[in-house]
Amino acid sequence: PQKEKWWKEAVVYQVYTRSFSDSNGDGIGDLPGLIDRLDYLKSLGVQVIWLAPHYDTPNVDNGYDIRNYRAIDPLQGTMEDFDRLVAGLHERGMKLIVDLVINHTSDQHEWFRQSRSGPDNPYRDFYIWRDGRDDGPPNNYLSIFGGSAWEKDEASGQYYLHYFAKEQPDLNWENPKVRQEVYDIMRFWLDKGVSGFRMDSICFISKLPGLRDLTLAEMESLEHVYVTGPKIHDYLQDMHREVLAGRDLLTVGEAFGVSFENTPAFVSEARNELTMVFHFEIVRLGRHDWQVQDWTIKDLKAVLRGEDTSSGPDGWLTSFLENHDNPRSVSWFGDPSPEGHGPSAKALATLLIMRRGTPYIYQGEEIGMTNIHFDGIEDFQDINAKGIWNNTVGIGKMPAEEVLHSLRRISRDNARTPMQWDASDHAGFTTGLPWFRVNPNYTDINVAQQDASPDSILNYYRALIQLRASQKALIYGDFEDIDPDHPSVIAFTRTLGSEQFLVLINMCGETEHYILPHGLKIAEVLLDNMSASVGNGLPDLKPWQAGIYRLA
Ligand code: ISL
Ligand code: CA
Repeated sequence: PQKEKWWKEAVVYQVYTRSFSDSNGDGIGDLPGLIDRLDYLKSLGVQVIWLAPHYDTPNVDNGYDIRNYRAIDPLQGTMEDFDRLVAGLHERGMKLIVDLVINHTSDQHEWFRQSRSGPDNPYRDFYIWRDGRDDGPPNNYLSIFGGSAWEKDEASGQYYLHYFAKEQPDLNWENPKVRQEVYDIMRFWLDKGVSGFRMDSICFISKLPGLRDLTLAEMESLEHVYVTGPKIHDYLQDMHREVLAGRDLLTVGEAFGVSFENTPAFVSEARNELTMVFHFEIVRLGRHDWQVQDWTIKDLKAVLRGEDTSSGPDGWLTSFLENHDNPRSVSWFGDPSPEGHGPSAKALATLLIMRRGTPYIYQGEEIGMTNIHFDGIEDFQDINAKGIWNNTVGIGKMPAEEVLHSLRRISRDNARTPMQWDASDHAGFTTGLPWFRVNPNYTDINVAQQDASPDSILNYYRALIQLRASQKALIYGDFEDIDPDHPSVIAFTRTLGSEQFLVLINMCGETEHYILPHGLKIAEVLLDNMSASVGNGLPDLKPWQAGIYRLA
């Protein structure tokens, strides 16, 4: 059985500060804006906030390019604001985890300015410098954002490695001084009262020895190669010994590229690395890299089963359908049309909160925020979208309409439109001009309206979170997919000792004359998005009907 831990019982809420709430009218969300909304977050029932990078940054990648790890981005506020945020959360019995971006820094970080100043500088070895090969870069590595992963520095003629943008040079984790610096930074924020870290791109920190060329197949899925550095587990265990041990923290690693098979090595409690990781199999279902492809509910169920077992006997796992890097779940997995919107957002919420694993709600998901419409490339903001465009349409490799078709659906910008608080101008996000367009559907989809409506998506989330908190079986109970072959209904049980619950989710817009397998019957409805009651124990599932039941 699973050991009881606060971070298994918690529901986490991800705040992308820039788009959450603006306090001073400059159009950019900030820490005081977030502090103003803490009562709202408390009312939702979440216990932990994951804060987007709050550090000083030139914002080439919205804060995932850090210039100074011990200072606050002035656009977001001050150190005093940060301290008030922690205090405000603690007063409400809540906790904060911060985003730790340590695979790379900004090219404006002092370490990199030093490093770049010449081969003899003591900081040279903080980053990964190599001589070129023939007239080009040292090898054929590609950046996750497109183009070569190497940038030539004219001064020395050498190249530095960057898995992301050229303004995000990768740190050299081989260098023990780099590791000590990172540990100091972690202790600094722990001393300020944070309860853990979301570790950005953490599985990329160990590089492949020799930096050989990638095969063509590897170039198609870079993340699967970049996570295979041989020292990743040494580094994580070293970090654990030096910083994390004895503190009871939530540590969640972004495991983009890590297979289910290789997951126990990261999350097994006995190994002392991380408490849980994010996999991307679910949010990336229906796409290859950035291109859209077909997917089925059966595929989704296979991933759910695979992920559930991936944590091994003494590891833990996450549940999420959205984050700041992926489209809105109701637009991807659900039905954003007026009829489908409410029911499908609630169906997805049921999956998110009721499967096994710590659930992560991304801001706006709890009101069913949707993707936004993009006309042309000029409507996109994100460095990733621009990179994809430049490396396809820009070099005449693909037609504009084909690339736009995918970008509209998958762009990270979809998740970054301002939070929709109410029906006033700019959705109540700012009194000024928002840094990024507000989705025009804010007059229909917003917090104020849903707060006041008992049947809203928001109030369904509140009920789900309360229900999960009230039943140990919904937190620690085993997950079993009891109907893997059904083409549109997700049916699973959560079982702990003699307690058992059934979760049913009709993942389509049609009524299903659903027959429970194994002759099972429903005895009691705990929560149902159609407010159904028990008839003869065999549900006719309405479009997107979902709920939690006790079996007879
Ligand atoms: O969003 C992606 C591509 O569309 C992913 O490949 C993403 O880049 C990957 O999951 C790593 O993401 C993290 O690190 C990036 C940052 O841009 C993302 O926002 C962050 O979540 C670089 O720091
Ligand atoms: Ca602001």
